[in-house]
Amino acid sequence: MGHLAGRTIAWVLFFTLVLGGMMVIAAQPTKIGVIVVDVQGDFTKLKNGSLAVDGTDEAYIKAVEENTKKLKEAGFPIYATQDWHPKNHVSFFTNHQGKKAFEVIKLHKPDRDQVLWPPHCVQNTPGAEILLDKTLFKAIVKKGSDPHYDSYSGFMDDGGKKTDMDKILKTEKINKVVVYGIATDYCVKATALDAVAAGYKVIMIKNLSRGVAPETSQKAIEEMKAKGIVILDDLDLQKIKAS
Ligand code: VGL
Ligand code: ZN
Repeated sequence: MGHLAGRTIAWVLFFTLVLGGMMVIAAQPTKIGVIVVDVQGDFTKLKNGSLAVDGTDEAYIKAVEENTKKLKEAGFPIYATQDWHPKNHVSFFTNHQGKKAFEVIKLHKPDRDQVLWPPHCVQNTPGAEILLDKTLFKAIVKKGSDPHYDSYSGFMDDGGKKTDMDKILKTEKINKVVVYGIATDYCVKATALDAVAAGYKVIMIKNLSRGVAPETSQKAIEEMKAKGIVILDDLDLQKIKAS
């Protein structure tokens, strides 16, 4: 073989490998997962929950269940988060002498504001139960189990301790998540923002979510939009696949 032919073969081989490598990277397919946030008795009017959020009636729960079924039938793996507090949890006003529900206190290490809530979602109580058909879920990620830290996010608590959520999604090669549930202005927002921070594309569905208060919910929507989260009014499989 001539010197020139050898060099030509070497270059062809080189470009084939480079192009092939680029195609492998570009071909990473989009895989969509769904995170249904904290649809639990204590957050609902339906169950007379201790921290019942407006608009969480039977029709809402039914809409969440039916739309989640559609997403499962479309082939997307479905996950749930579950607020799961011990009785002595730092977020309960009853664990702070002289404090009332919805007061805000300062906590330290790390410095943070803590809203004091009525006791809710206490481990192994009816109020902590997820109100949807459990067979919908590939996994249920519990959060807020450490008495010293709150955990609005399904990905990590206020002390920075990660849940299994990211590991589970990465194992499934999921790179895009659809998020909705309760509450728009707390756990839905925190979970959606942490998903973006962890590198996922995020779609939040407004009408399948309910907020503690209208003003904070509107602010939460704006914050999510500002971080690149796509806000859809309703479930729309075409838009979910396209965005
Ligand atoms: C939540 C307040 C306290 C939520 C959880 O699910 O949004 N809100 N714990
Ligand atoms: Zn909680």
